[in-house]
Amino acid sequence: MSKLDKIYSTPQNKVKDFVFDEAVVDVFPDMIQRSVPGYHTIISTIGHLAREYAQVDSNVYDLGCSLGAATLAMRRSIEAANCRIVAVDTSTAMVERCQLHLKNFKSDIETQVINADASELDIENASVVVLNFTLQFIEPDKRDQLIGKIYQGLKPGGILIVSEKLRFDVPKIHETLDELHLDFKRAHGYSELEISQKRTAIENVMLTDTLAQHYQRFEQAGFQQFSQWYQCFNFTSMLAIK
Ligand code: GEK
Repeated sequence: MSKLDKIYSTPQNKVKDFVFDEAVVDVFPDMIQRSVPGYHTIISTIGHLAREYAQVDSNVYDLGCSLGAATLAMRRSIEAANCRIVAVDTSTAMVERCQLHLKNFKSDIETQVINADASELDIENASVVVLNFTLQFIEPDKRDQLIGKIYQGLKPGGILIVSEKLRFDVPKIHETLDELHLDFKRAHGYSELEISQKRTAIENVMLTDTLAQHYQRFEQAGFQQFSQWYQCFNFTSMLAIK
């Protein structure tokens, strides 16, 4: 059982920029499911999509794997023979905990958990690539190149799944969907103090794009078939097929 997220429950003199350190790792499953509407639906759908699209003798990537929720869902569902999962995260604390966590679940699918930057990783012979709420933490000027590299590394018929928090150009829409998200957090027990301190901590670290920016990036990379498959408030998950 994951511990309850109380990281921002007491007033902090100066709220530091958010980092994926040991303290976050300890509470991560609780934090993400109380903060991201539809997280469980998205994880289980990643499993379904992986079952549908994983190809024999190919690589499956989970970029920004955190504790490996998407990796586990895919490992449980993939039926294609001889697939290898490569799960990657820049946070050493996440990678160490993910490796321990995955050991609790048996699987015949070879899985490597690597402490690396997704922007610097070689993507090759891929049939499924997942960026589940990771792209928004990658420097904006590296995002186009990363999606381009993923397109190049995908086999024909392979897929990219990108889940993100969205920004909206129309201020009223942005504010309304943001408020609905804050209500979701309140309904899951976060106080106004926790919500505002988390917001301060994350605002320089998580830089969101609009849906149009994501679509433009997919097109620029070479994808011709893509769509959102999920949206709740300002959270979306998109599917792009090579
Ligand atoms: C899940 N996908 O549970 N390369 C690799 N990892 C990175 C990078 C990078 N350049 N930058 C940040 N990360 C997970 C949830 S969390 C989303 C993903 C959230 C990692 C970072 O260390 C963290 O573990 C993860 O991306 C983002 O399905 O906490 O909102």
